[in-house]
Order: sequence, then structure tokens, then C-alpha cells
Amino acid sequence: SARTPFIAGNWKMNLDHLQAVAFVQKLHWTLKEAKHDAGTVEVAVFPPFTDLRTVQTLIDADKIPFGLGAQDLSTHDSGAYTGEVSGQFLAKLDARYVIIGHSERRQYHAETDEIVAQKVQAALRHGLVPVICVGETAEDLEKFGASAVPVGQLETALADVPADADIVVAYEPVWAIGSGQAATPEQAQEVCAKLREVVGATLGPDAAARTRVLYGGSVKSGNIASFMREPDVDGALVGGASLVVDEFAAIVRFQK
Ligand code: G2H
Repeated sequence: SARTPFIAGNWKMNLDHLQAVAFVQKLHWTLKEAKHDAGTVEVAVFPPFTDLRTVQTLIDADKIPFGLGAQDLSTHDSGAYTGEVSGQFLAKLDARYVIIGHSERRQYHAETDEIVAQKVQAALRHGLVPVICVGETAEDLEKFGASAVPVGQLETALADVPADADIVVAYEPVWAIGSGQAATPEQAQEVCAKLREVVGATLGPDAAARTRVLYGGSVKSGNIASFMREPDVDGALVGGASLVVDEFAAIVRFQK
């Protein structure tokens, strides 16, 4: 397809700003040594907020071809919201992406589909590309099958999004996250195809053709190729395996 594969490392609450520098440098050198062509697979890292400035400075100074993203943002742009981080601050740090609606935010911070939709709007207001996460729990899977819940989540998230918006969608079945129990490539393909249909129905056919849909949930170097062979899986959102340089580099260098 015409879509550039996208491998995103969601560090979650791991690596302080000093560890982040060492990690990004080592990853850069590992990929450089392996002669990885940055034009064929896009790489992005999503460090904690406290690392963003340091990582951005390093990427800029050493011309490291990694995208930078945050793991969350506020629905608001500024004001009396103690502890929140505005999308305008992220944009000023040259963050390009922001993860929105990760299941850990939905689960531990009570983020509803409506809050997720507001965060998508906040990201777009500041020129950030939202990486919109959707996925069903084990209970949802049993009750409704795999796609009903993620499809509903994405429909709400995209309700007021303009047709030309740059977005990324990530399908992360909650039962596959950090469990070591990844979805099968067939399961991932089935839901990613349905999510692409939602993008088509809400934003139109051009958006459906252009938007990258990622799979996330226990992606490793040993299973990445099988996901990437599926026509509607354009990349991966990687958690645990994004914290190990050789493992993440091997995921970036997947061979179909
Ligand atoms: C899913 C994923 C990254 P992991 O949360 O967002 O994490 O690869 O550890 O399952």
C-alpha cells in the first residue's frame, strides 16, 4: 500500500530523562549500523512528559529520524487544571503525535469515549496527530465479538473530525496488552479492516486510504512480520518490547 509503515514505541511510565537519552542514542546507532532506511518505516517514541524536552533536543541536535509523541494531553488548552498538560505545550516542544484513549487511561483514569473525542479535538487544534486507541476487553469479546466495541469507540472519537485531518488509529485488544497473549494476525486484520471502514464512513474514502491503522498488544520481534503481512495493519504500537533496544530495532526492521 502507499501507507508508510509506522512503528510506535509507547514507553508508558518507564525511563527517566537520563535513561531516555541513553536509550534513544543506542536505538539510533543500532538502526544506523543495520543500515535501516528511515524512509521505509517511520519510527516514533512516546516518552513520559518529563522526558520530552530532553529527547526533542537530542533528536534535533543529532538529526535522529524519529518522530516524537506524548502519551496523553488535556482536553483544555490552558487554565486552572492542576497537573494537566496542554496540547499547545506539546506542539511547542515539536511533538508531532499524541496517544489518546489508551486502555490504561480508560481503565485507571475513567476516560470515556466523550473525553477521548474532546482530546482528539484538542490535539487537532494544536496541529498534533492523535494516535487514537480503541479495543475491547475480554468480557466485551465474549459478549459482543471483537469489533463492536472498538468500532463504537472510534465512531465517537471521529464524530467532529474534519475529512482532511491527519490521524492514526491503534487497535489494542485489552486482553492482549502486556499479557504476552497477542491477537492472531487474522483477528488483528479483521478489526483493523472494520476500523478503516469507520474512517471511510466518517471522513471519506481518501482518509480511509491514507490513514494508518496500527495493531498493539504484546507485539514482539517474533510476531511483527505476521501482523505486517495483513493488508489493513500498517504498523504497531509497542509497549514492553519498545523498552529493549535490540528488540525494538528488530521490530522496526521487520521483514514481510
Ligand atoms: C499495548 C502495548 C503498547 P504491550 O498497551 O501500547 O503494550 O506491547 O506491552 O502489550
